[in-house]
Amino acid sequence: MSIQEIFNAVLAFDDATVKTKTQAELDAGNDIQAILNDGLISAMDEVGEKFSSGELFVPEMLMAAQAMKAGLAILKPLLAEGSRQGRGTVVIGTVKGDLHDIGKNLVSMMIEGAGFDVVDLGVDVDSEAFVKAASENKADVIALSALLTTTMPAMQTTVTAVKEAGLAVKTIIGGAPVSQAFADQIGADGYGADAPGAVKLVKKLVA
Ligand code: B12
Repeated sequence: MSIQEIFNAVLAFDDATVKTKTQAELDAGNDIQAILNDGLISAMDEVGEKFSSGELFVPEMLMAAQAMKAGLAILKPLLAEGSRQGRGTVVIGTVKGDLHDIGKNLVSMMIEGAGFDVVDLGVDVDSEAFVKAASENKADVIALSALLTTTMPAMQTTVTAVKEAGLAVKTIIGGAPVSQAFADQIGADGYGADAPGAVKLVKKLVA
């Protein structure tokens, strides 16, 4: 029943309760994966559904992501390498010249919440840094964010650099000015309109 309380607390954007209930579940000897999957991740799935159906908006999604992160922070040290979900690794960043990171952070949190390992390179990331990080971390997906029309060409540069490096990694793009048509134009493997869309895309590409 308490795992349900973690789920409910994420949906209530109640960081403090998420923390105490997550700790209480651990202290009671409950399975970490069950707390993660049935409490935290399934709550974020629910938030994603509600966002897609227009019941929740970006501020609520950020608050839920924050609450989820509060629980995740408690579980993280205990998730030993071997017992990770191992769903795959995503390298994410905002492209060169662009400093907007609110949407990118949300996408990053949601992908992490869905059980993937995320390597977040931050903002103003050039194509070489994306290629290097993807190679070093054996990434499955590179996720690029841009909020400015002037930085959209940096997505093209990065997608091209990844292809030229010959890495077996998919590239996805998102951010207010980009579209599926732009993704097709630059040869990216996918476009997501929002954070739940990014999660769906990553799950599809890594499946
Ligand atoms: C906040 C903001 C800023 C903040 C950024 C703070 C920060 N830490 O991010 C500050 C003040 C720094 C800023 C600066 C600038 N900004 Co500004 N900014 C915004 C604003 C108001 C909100 C952006 C935001 O956070 N949205 C909320 C998040 C949650 O949404 P999101 O980013 O779109 O992300 C969602 C999706 O796009 C998607 N997504 C995002 N990334 C990815 C990645 C993948 C892989 C996937 C699948 C999905 C995905 O999922 C997210 C969650 O659902 C927008 C206006 C707007 N409505 O977009 C202008 C806006 C983007 N900014 C703009 C401009 C012009 C600038 C400046 C050039 C202003 C200036 N003259 O200095 C500078 C540029 C600085 C730089 N080099 O980057 C313009 C861009 C115009 C254009 N078409 O190019 C906008 C559109 C404002 C406007 N209407 O003119 N800005």
